[in-house]
Amino acid sequence: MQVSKSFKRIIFLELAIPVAMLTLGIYHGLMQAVYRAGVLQQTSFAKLDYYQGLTLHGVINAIVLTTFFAVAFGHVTLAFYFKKEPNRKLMLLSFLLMLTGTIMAAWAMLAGKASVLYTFYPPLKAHPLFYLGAALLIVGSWVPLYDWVRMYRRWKKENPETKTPLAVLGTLINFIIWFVCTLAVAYEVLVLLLPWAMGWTPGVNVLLARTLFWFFGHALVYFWLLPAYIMFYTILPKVAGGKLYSDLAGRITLFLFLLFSIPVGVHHQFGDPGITRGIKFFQGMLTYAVAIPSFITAFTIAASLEYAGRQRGAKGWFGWMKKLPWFDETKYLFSYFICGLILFALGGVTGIVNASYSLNNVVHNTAWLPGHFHMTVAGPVFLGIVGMSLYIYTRMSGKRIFLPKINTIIPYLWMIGMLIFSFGMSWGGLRGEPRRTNLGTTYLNPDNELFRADWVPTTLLALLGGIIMFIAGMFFIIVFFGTMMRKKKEEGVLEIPVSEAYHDEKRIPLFDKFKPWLVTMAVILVIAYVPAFMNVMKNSGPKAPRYNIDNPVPIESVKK
Ligand code: HAS
Repeated sequence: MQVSKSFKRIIFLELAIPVAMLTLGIYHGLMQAVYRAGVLQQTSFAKLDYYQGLTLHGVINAIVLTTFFAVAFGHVTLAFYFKKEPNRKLMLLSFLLMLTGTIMAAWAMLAGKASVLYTFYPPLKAHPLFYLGAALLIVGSWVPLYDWVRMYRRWKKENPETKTPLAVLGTLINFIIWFVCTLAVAYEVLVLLLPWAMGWTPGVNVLLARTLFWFFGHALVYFWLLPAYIMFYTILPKVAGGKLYSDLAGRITLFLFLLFSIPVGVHHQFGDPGITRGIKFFQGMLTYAVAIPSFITAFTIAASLEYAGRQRGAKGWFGWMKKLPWFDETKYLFSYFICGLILFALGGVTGIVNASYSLNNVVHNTAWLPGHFHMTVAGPVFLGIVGMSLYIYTRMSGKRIFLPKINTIIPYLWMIGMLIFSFGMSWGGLRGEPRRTNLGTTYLNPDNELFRADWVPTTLLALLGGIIMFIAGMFFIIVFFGTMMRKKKEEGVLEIPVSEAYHDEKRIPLFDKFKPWLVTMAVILVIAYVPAFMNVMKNSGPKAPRYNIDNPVPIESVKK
């Protein structure tokens, strides 16, 4: 499909800006592993402080990259399936809002005025521009939903009996989840944090802020995940040379995410006093429910890959695995996706450990947690995003990939690094190694009385994995920008591989409309969160004064 120059320009910027920022994001990832292994025994390096680096790492990789990509991928998906470009003015407005927000937040972080980590929990306080920047980034990402819903309605009117394309359904569901969950964080930022950061209010209700954050925060992880799931269901089977095992399984998966992505946030607060056991237990149960669509996905995608292998002549129980295009340069998306899936199998299992109310006590706030989430967000999500960014760019620009062999190997290198890194982190976590801690200044410094010899192998493994991932990440940056600098070889078109369904079940109206699901989602949210907020309002302690991240003493006392 031909697309306009202005459409291409906005998409290219939305893909390239966050990939350029990744240089900084990945560098700070490596530095985390370096500090933690005790290679550096200081609080800053190259004029950037440990927590400043950790904030840049989390915000760039987990918030900026993912949000820009989700918007760009959404535009591309809707344009491709509806054969119509989204409204250009709204695309531009959304892009400019996100860009302005990112610049504001980046300034605050680089100036050392927002070392509050990507969760910006109070009583850590950032510069007002950090909060305003975050709010603008979010508002910018809301704008396309309005336009996409308009496009969808028009298409549905013209095609009432046709199933909504799975990728479009996924995009709309993802952005509905995003819109609903970000309402809570918008409230947190605009009503609690910004006035406090401006000095208009003296203290902040920490428990309320955390509960609002996690109403958003766990749904956020599915906002990261769903674009990758859309790729696994609608692109991967085709690239592997097969078909999607069941179209209906994809639809059920997506609607289950709509129901269960948000009402599980309290599983991040199992250790928070002020929320009662019953609510924690209930949201813990819902957390198991939100794992079901991923189990369905594991089965459906494995069956789709098995079919692909058999189509290529595979025999026996596992022969299909050998027949998949593991190192085919022309099908490099396969290597990005399969490495993501392999990592996610482990990321998913560790998530289920976290969800257990009792096991969570063992792993909460330990290095186990980054072990878990790097195999999810830095697994299928990251590999899906970078692989697909490169694909969209090359197809739409008509350029050929720079260093295609290296490009096919990057995901394997990344996966090996990640497996070593996450093993080190998870092992360390089980031995009590804390997350978000500059271990080099104390526990990993042999001269310090707190030195822990048993954390030496775990942090060294994490460092080794971190170095391998850093190399893979830098190779990707070289391939991406190397491709950008090449000359155009053919007409640039908008083209996405589309998987046919093996079981193309007939249209079931329930799985092709939003209303019943939205109503059920609202009911579950009310049951899960009204008691939680009532608890919070009843049990919150006095408002907290400001703290700095590196000092356990408040900066100023709260004025009564
Ligand atoms: Fe999580 C904390 C529970 C999924 C990200 N999670 C986090 C944090 C992040 C994060 C960033 O219950 C830290 C937040 C912070 O800073 O404090 N998580 C879960 C559960 C799931 C889960 C139950 N998490 C994710 C995803 C993330 C993510 C997805 C990012 C994208 N998580 C928790 C809990 C905490 C938590 C607690 C709080 C802990 C605490 O104490 O603070 C589930 O959704 C996971 C379900 C997944 C599966 C895996 C299915 C496998 C598939 C691959 C199949 C492979 C194939 C290939 C087909 C059941 C689909 C085979 C073919 C071959 C050829 C080999």
